Amino acid sequence: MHTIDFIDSHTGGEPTRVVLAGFPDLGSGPLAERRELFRTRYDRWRQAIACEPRGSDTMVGALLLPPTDPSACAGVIYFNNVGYLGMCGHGTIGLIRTLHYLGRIAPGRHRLETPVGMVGIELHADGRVAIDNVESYRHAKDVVLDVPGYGKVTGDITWGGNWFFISNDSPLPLTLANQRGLTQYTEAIRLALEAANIRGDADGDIDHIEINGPSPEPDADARNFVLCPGLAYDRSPCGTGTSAKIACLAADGKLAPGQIWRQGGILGSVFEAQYTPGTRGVVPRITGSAHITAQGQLLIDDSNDPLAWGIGT
Ligand code: PYC
Repeated sequence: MHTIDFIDSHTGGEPTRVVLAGFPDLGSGPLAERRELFRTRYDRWRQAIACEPRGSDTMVGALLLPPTDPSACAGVIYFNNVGYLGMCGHGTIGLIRTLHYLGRIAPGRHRLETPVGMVGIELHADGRVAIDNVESYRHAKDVVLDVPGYGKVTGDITWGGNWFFISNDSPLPLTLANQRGLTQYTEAIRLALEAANIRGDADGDIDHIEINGPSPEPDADARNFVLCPGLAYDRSPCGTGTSAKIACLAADGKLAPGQIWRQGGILGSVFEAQYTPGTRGVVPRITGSAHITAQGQLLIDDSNDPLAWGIGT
């Protein structure tokens, strides 16, 4: 029997499962290398933790690790029902809330090591978490796709710690009631990108699709719907997606440095975003809050449970 200690939280409705103990040793190399080891040797652990019956399509796992850089409070590898993420905004807010809940960090400034670089953190006394994300930039503007069943769709290809296709074109209003239709639409966009072999820098897989539209709530500047790599939609406004969005707004001269952008998600939860100019794009600061929902131990009984390692796709 394997046992894994975890804490669950949600950030604007999107779950994060922080893995505290019980995971195989990945050594002490750079996080990108440890992520590769995780992927190649221990992928069934990802499935056991993130997928059904212990997890779900929406679950993002956060494997807590010692950092290589002692100035960081922790290292982390994010994963989900189908694979691995570079960075994860809602997951970082959940992880920092969890470290605070455990008494491991106090309000103030911290650093967090991820496979795509170091991110800055400010934990506010009221529990809100601000992330100074990795530099985000637009790679291509006004890319026109022919999306079967939907026609021409125009959008930008942008890095925010993951690769995004961001469009304002939507066949449906961005409401929770339309989530099935929006999921089908964004999945069709993803397939059209693949069919046209459109990729990000360094052959990056554009595995997040973000649709933006007007916000029905007066407290947000826009609302989004974000399709995640495993075809679940992000319940939160998506931290890396919001970073990618403000990189586009900045490139279009529509958002000034330091100006606040309030990004709503499909449930109406809001992340506050702003940026400082970077060398290639912008350095986004994303602020939000998370809530602890569970603490416990996952049990993997591979001596007699045929689904001990989870239900993968
Ligand atoms: O908040 O960056 C994010 C995120 C990525 C995938 C799900 N959430």
